[in-house]
Amino acid sequence: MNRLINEHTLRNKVNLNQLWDFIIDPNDIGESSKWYANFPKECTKIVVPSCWQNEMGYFDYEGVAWYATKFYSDASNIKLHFGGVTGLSKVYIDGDLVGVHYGDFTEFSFILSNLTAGSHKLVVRVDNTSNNENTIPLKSVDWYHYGGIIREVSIWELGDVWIDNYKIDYTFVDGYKKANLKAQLQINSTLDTDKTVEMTFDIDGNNYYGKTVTVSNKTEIEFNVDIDNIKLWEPTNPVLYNIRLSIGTDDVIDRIGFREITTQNGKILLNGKPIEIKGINRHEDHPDWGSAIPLKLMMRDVDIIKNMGCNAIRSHYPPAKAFIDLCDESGMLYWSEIPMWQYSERHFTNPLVIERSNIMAQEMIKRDYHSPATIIWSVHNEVDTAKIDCYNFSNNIINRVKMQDSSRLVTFASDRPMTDICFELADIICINNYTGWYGDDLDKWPRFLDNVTKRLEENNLGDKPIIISEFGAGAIFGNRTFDETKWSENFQDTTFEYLLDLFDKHERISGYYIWQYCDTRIPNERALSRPRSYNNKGIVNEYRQPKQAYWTIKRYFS
Ligand code: ADA
Repeated sequence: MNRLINEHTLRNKVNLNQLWDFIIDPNDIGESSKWYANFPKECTKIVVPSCWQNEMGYFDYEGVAWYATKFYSDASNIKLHFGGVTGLSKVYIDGDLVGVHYGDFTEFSFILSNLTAGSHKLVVRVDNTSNNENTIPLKSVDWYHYGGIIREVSIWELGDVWIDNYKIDYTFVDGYKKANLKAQLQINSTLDTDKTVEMTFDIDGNNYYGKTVTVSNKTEIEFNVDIDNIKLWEPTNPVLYNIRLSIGTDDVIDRIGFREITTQNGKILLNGKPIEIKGINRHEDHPDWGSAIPLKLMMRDVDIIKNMGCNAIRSHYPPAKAFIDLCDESGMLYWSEIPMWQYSERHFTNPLVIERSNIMAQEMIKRDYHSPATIIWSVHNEVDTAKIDCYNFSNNIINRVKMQDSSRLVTFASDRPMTDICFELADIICINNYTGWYGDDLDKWPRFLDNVTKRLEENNLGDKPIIISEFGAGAIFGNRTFDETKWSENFQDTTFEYLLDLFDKHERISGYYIWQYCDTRIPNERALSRPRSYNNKGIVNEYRQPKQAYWTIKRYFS
């Protein structure tokens, strides 16, 4: 399910989440053989959405695969929407290429006009090949890079005038009691002439604005309305407002929440009040679904994380849109990131990396722009932030992010705080550190924190909040020992007992994200350093069974 809400009441939706024809293309002959027009008969069936690694025989397949299905529509204008397809996807309708998209975790869509009514053939070529030069993520990441149409596919039937894009912003007036809301709409039309239509804007069924407008293709409309008696979106009371914009015979439905996220004197403020982030890192991963997590499992993950006492979640990439909807509803703060994971100096001058990362950040922000739970955008993780090429790259992409969205905190996660030259570009200082696991003992943490805070002071960065964005230890589920041996649940347990207490008592730390929620599959290249070919730092295992640390953290938070 792409969203927890019905995004349109006036558009007919053709749901394409079903069995599709499927065939892998390991020798990449499909394009030259024109499979987009003549799909091979020797294909099998696959569920969309899903990861092909969950099909027998494809557990480790990386490369090109082809998908095909049919749909029927009477509409001459349609919007073909993909929630997420891994890698490079090429989309064909009735044998014609209608569009190309790159990026695993961001939604994309194509508008098709002047279609003839009837049955149509939809073919998608998916290439999840990754390398260590210009793909995002790189091949050498520490999570499994699944392949497929991993999120929902749907078709929205359009009339001759439709809302192509909309953006709702607001500013608070008189404290947080009132808000001035600004709506911006982009209207598209396939008409040759102007058309006069009614426009309305409703909040929770109450009409706030109405106007007769004249539209043609690429018409921009903007209006302001004042909202009184605002109920704020808060983690403990996540009030959401249902909004509806309509233009003629088209409409869009969404949800917004009124909240403000800022920083002041080294603290993160939500609606003017300091908050402590008690977060956890979550990969979308499960042995039976790969990264194509079904809604029930998303709910279970949010329930487990909330029940543990966390108030925030971080991921290395934008999660499924329904997961963001769940966080909006449950008051779970969200840190979304583009999967620029451990890039080196040479990558930051690679034109394709620059182009792809900018587009991915733009798509990440566009999709979740109205999510009140989403408070942080992150542009990379543990990249070479000690180098000037990274500084220039980070400066460029952070400026772009802030141009697109000035309402959220922008940052990155650094694993080299003593040599990092990019901290001044971030709103908050986020540090990944595994002292006590990869090296040294836990008792080296206080000195590490003192050195980092001293360096930040010396660089006039003492007013920026500090977040420990990753820390933790591995534990094989069920492995309990009398001694504190690594890979035992009790070693992991002790790690968190010590560090949560240290962070909570540290004046300069405004929060943290535990690494990590569940055990996750990793690429074979890392298997020797990762027992079971898994990253075993989960607080629960891959089947969401709690390790000892889950109970300790739950008790600690309560
Ligand atoms: C890094 C990285 C995580 C994970 C972690 C680990 O901090 O950001 O994705 O790989 O190390 O488990 O070592």
